Amino acid sequence: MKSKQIALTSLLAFCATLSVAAPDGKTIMISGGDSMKYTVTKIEASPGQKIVVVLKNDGNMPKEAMGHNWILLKAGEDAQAYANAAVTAKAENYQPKSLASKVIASIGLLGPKESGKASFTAPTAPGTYAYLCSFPAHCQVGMKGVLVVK
Ligand SMILES: [Cu+2]
Repeated sequence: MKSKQIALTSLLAFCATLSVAAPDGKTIMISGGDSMKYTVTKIEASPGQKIVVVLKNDGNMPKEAMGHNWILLKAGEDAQAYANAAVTAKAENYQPKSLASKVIASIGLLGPKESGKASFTAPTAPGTYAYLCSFPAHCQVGMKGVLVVK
């Protein structure tokens, strides 16, 4: 009984330390341009942390040829598989409603010098969650990254 109480006390102390180390929320600024890469390919978050992702398309090419979006997928979803399934969905800006059940949060397709924002809560389950740009071929050449929850 006593050891349980000690364990609980140290767990509470540990949590207090965690909450000091991990601020309530954070904002991640990501750019992507004509080279089809995100400037941030790894986001770290604590379970349930509030996250704001801001994506800026800092390229110069027209949206129809070089648009960028940002799509964060649920646990176990594969970035390339999403991209392959979305490639024909030009009318839906490569983010088809039929794939909505795979998505945690997203930023729509941006043209040059446009910015977009997504606010969401990180999953509570520790793990690695993929994100990608679903404009045709961009994920394939590396326009992707991961959210690591731990
Ligand atoms: Cu892109």
